[in-house]
Amino acid sequence: MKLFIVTLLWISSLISVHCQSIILNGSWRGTINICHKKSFPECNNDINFNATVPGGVYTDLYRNNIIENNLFGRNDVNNRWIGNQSVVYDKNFNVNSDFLKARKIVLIFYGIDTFANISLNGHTIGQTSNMFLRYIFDATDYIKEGQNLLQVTFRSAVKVAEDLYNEQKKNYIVPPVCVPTEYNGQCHVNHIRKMQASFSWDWGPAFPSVGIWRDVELVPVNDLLINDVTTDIRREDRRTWNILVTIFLETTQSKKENLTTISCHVASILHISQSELVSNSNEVVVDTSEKYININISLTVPADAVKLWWPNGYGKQHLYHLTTTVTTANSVLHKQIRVGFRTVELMEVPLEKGLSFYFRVNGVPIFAKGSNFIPASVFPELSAKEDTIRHLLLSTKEAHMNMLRIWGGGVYESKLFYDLADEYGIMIWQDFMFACAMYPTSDSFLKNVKHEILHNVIRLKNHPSIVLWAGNNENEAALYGNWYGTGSAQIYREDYVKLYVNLLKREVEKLDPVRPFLVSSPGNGAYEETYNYTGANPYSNLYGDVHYYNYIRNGWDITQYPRTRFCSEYGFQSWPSIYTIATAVETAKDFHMDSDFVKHRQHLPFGNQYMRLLISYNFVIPQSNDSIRDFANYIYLSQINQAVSMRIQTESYRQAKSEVNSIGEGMTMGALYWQLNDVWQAPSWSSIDIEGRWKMLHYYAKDFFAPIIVTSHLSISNDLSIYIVSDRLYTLTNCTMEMRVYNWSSITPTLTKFFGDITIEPNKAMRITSFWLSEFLVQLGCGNLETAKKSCIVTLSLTDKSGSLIAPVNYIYPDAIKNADIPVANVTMKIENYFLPGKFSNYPDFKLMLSTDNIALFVWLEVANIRGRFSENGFHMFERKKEIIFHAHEETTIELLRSSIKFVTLSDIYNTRGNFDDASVLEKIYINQSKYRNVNKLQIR
Ligand code: BMA
Repeated sequence: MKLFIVTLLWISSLISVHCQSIILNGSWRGTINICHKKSFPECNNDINFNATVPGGVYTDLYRNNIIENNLFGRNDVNNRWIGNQSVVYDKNFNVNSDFLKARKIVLIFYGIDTFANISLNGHTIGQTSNMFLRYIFDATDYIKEGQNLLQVTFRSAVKVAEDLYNEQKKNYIVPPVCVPTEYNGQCHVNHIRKMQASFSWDWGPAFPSVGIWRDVELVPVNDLLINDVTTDIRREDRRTWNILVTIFLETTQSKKENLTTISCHVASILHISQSELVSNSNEVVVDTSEKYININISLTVPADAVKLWWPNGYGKQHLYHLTTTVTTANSVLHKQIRVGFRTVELMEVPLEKGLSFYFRVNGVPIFAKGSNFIPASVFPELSAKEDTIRHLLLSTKEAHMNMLRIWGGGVYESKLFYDLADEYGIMIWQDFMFACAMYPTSDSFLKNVKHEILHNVIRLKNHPSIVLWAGNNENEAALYGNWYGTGSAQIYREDYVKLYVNLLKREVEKLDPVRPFLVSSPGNGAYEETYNYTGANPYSNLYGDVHYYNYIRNGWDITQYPRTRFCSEYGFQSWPSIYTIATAVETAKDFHMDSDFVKHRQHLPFGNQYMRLLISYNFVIPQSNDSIRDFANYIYLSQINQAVSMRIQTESYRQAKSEVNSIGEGMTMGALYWQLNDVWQAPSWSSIDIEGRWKMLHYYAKDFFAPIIVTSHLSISNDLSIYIVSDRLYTLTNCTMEMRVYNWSSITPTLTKFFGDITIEPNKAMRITSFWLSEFLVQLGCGNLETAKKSCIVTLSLTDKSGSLIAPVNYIYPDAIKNADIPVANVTMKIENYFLPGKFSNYPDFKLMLSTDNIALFVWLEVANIRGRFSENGFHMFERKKEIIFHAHEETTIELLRSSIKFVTLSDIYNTRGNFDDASVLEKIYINQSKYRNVNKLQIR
């Protein structure tokens, strides 16, 4: 073990994995049989198309003008025939004699979706059956000098799933047999190891794709191949960290030579700074009769030599490179990874009742604030698009989130995703890819899953951002709640334990002894072991995590929300921006509350009815004879209702951070709402739509996840409590909370009440006062007890001793807004100037000045065709003037902004000013038809 002080030359070769490997990405040729396409009468056609790797059949066929834009109109259904086809991808490539000198040549597929036969120059070299695996095939015997032909023949995943289901059915059915009809989906996805949501979900369409969705690489191997390098980083004691490096080697057995051992020198170096490193090495003799060999190297790192990795909001995200070199007589192999130093514990310690459930990072209890991540695209090959992932993760960070849950119906995300999570301090709750279903436990299925666990844990465990592995999404809940008619049949409980406990839990704990493992979400955490993981209600508020959804009760009613230890899913739907919807509609008629489009895009059974009901608790839904205007107003109300409901719900969880109620519930330490992102233009629970636009919810998240909030709790009996919640790790003294009461008719407050000399304790929620709301309102000038709640609105603000605001201004709506006499506000906007570069990018920021003559509610700004976002949005104006910044995310001009910016306030939708002008929507539809729709040439024939 050495701690060096040296000047390090950054040698680029340190970064390369396989020196002379050939990347086989890029152009391939595809072949698909189009017989099953309804619009083709004759059935004789194999057609060729230009394919791309990484890619997939749906995106390829669209790019080749063979099908229309997949996300347009009803094309999820129109293009479904593709999912029933076999597809061939092939590529010619050249190798020279030098390349062939290597003792062995392997072909690595980093992601194949899903059932494929791989052949090289006409000889089968392997088969695949799991989209989440990396496959390494031996190509040595069939590769030749000059041109080679690589062929990947895919079977339809839809058909394989059906075959497997039919096979399984002979024994017993593993449900659900299919998704609800509203999804327009495909059946039996639980029988195959493919992105479960690719057969449809309640927020997404079915695109049962095939394709080579990650890189392909041809690697010459002389004697050894470094498959992976992992680290287990432990805090040994106050003064030291230990890094256990594991090098996963694959040996090559030469037919020509009688080689039985290889001597190698293995070294790992942790680069602390340009001049400082820690290293250790080993001389190892590898026995080549073993195909796979693991070598360990231990590094001891002085604690004061490295800085800690912290979640967003708690400190910086220090990361270090670690290089491993394996040197043999014939080769020098390198592999570089990046690591961070932090401890993570899932604290499940006895409380008065039940167990706590929270993450402690570097010894600090962290309230997990964030959301659930679904794949960034329904086409898996697009799920690692850098601009999309960067935008989503930066938006996460900006909204003060510190955790994302990678939900179990999607994919294990790309390296890029976890690298950015490491850099932004976003802790990752990593589900394994099992969701909302029972799963088979045949030997072949379990074997397949075992490989999947091995590969993905090894691939991902170096990322400091990952703080938890979790076995499945809602499968225990489905079993307990008899969602799929499994009743009391013992077989499903046995299968459940076999898969998630005996296999997943055991394997993951072996592979990653440092991180916590949770069997299911929602679940009762460590308590589950006492009843062998099934049979008790997994939604208990006294243990583990809870998912909470209620589409019947008013989302603004804070009393409905559970006092749970940790809420890992909760949400309400809204519609995305009308500009986003405009990229998918066929005609202006689709912009109608009852249009086929609106019905087609809503997958949640009764979803449109629920949304209308929830909105109508708080707002009158305007109706006119202009259906586009009505639809635009409805979208706006759906976003307000979602944003406020989620604010109130999230604040309820944050308020419960430090207290338990009379039955022991509370001490809530996590709020991850459902869902961050979208995969198509449809109503969903997301806070960011498919075009990357922030819905009103995302702007609100930035406030309700702020490090310090001031928030209210209105009980059924009308008692109002005010809480201050702080995630800061320091005390703040001499703070003042101010409650201003406004009569709806006036922009000047009636009276203000101050609560002074408040000490805000670190990392705590404090109830600072409670009183009867109606009486308080009367005292502060809101008329009599009868009418007070209807007449006024209350603002809450919190300042420190210097008078600066330390929390976002918050609001109390004493009664439903529909019952209040909302003032008509005349708001005007001026774009004052712009400056370069913007605060968040190299693109310009624009300063907007808004003026109002009255209280203006839910002021909502939108820009049709410039990507970007506002410093605030969906806000109330209690001041006559307000400055807002528009941060452009692309090159633009002030003229373009002027012509495409729009805003609306709540009173507008009930008064003369329209929310939306038809011309701009129609223009967008026109653009779609020419640009997005991409009329199918074959179909026209
Ligand atoms: C939860 C999730 C998803 C679903 C969401 C909304 O159950 O796990 O399966 O999309 O609710 O219904």
